[in-house]
Amino acid sequence: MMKPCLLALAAVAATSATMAPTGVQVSGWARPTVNGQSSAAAYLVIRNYGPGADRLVSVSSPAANMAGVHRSQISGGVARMRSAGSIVVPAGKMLAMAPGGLHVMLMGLRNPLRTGATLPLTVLFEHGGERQIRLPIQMNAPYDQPHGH
Ligand SMILES: [Cu+2]
Repeated sequence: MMKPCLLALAAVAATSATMAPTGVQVSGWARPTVNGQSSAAAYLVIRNYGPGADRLVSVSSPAANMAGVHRSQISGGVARMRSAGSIVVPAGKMLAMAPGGLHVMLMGLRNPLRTGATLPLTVLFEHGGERQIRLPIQMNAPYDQPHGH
């Protein structure tokens, strides 16, 4: 009975060893929508394990008509958001989007985003190429938010 377990563990260890991160790695999460809401925000965490800087070129999702990266700012006590422009992640650095700052804006959602489901997202990097990911849909970040200083 013990042998199959040990073999399974060995296989898992070998798999993770061969999957040492290189280039850009993307994870993140998306906020659920309430009834009638046709747009939503998602937050990416981009880690760059590559030798050079990489740039986020575009985001898109089969779940939404349009997607783009926005930056929220408070000016004159009013929260506004605008297109974030070029997002560059330097070599060896991490960029964590967070509520109140950088976010992926999904517009024209085809279906509501329900807590517990996942949101498919296609992320294109200048050097790292295209990544297809699925973000968990939940109210709060699944990790401790890094605090901006
Ligand atoms: Cu936005």
